[in-house]
Amino acid sequence: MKRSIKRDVPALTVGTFVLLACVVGCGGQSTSGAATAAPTGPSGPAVCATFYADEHLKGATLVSMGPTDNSATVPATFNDVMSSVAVTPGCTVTVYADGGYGGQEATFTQTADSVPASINDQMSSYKCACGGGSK
Ligand SMILES: [Ca+2]
Repeated sequence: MKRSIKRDVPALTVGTFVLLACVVGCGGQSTSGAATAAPTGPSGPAVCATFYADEHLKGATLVSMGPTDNSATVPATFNDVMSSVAVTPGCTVTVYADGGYGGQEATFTQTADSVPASINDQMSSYKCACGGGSK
């Protein structure tokens, strides 16, 4: 009738403690885990768009830093060479054939492996904005 309680089970004790700690700690985090998946903060992404000298996102690059970046002229080394552009999701980039936002223009809201012939190897200025606040 006399019961003996086994106390020589330290592994189980430690395991139970870890499990409880995880239930409290991990449980609290998992409930809000989905809300923290957004990669960008209120200030927007650092990169608005990346221009490439060649098609298919190859060749020399020119990076437009966001969330808003207007450039009335591009570096001489990148003038009239742009042939594709990688646009950060949520950003909009408009490119112009002439400096000062003139001439033929094209607007991109997503990555383009190639650009219209009217703007290919023509870009001399651009405007880029992210987060829907483009003006
Ligand atoms: Ca040009």
